[in-house]
Amino acid sequence: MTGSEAPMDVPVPPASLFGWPGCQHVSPEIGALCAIGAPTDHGNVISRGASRGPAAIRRASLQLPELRLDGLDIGDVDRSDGPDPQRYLDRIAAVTQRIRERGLCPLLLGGDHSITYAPVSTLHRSRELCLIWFDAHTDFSPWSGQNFHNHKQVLRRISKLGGVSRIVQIGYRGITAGDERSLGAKSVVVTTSCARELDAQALLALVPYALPCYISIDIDVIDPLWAPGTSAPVPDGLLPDQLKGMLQTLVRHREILGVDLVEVNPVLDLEAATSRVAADLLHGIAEHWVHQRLRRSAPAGDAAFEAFAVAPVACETTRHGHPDPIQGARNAI
Ligand SMILES: [Mn+2]
Repeated sequence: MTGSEAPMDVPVPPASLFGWPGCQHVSPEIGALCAIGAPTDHGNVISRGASRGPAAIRRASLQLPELRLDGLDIGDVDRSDGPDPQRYLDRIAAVTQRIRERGLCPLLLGGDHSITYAPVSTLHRSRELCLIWFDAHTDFSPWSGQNFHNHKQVLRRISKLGGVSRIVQIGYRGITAGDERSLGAKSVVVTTSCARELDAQALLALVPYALPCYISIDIDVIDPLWAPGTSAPVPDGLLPDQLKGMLQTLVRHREILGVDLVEVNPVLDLEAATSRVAADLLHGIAEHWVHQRLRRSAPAGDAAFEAFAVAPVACETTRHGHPDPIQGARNAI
């Protein structure tokens, strides 16, 4: 037992993300965020505990200021029919599909990173999309055919999906054994050192305006000093505020199809610090979600939303003399 986490054999009172209601009590506004837990460990057989992430994030979220806009929390994807990973991913995909059909935006709480295959596997069928992958690792390891749904190779598998037109990986450290550095022609890798220098315009230049986005956040993109409760921590990560700023930029200026936050492992956490960081990142997204709602009602071609649609002229250094992040990203792959 660590920190303020409850002992694992004691039931914890249920909590919902930010105290949001479930769907049985309200008619949600079109475009609202809809949280769903995916408490899995099946993609990480070495260090279990991420299955306790959804509950820990929900508890931590209740300590944050109330949000002006409500979302929903419809609970966890049912696991009662056994441990088969493929069946569970199929169920997550089906729930994601139903959430989208109701005009809501899925917000998945992991769980290990293998769950991300499920929402993207259904979202890519209806629209081409850009996948934004915040992670200390590339998750592009080859697989042997066994344990196919492994969190270390999930991005490689997702990259094969036809509707995934662009992959922007942000936060790779470049110091992890076994991580593939080349993610293919439609991908770009922005290392953490380059990501620290990305301003809003440089970030948006990596993400085509015409493509809706799916955002996947592995909590290990954050420095382990701030987020120690994760199974594969890597030193020298982003500060929580740096990531929060990037997420808010994306929510304000790009269409978001779905979000997940994965790999929070309460068993390894310290005073629930990691759950609190995770909840605060989601709070930052929810705080700016009004921009997604406005986007739905804005006329096509609204100048306010296209302000960042044009990529800036590439330069070799930023005005502060730091290496150009996009060039840095090319160097990393
Ligand atoms: Mn990772």
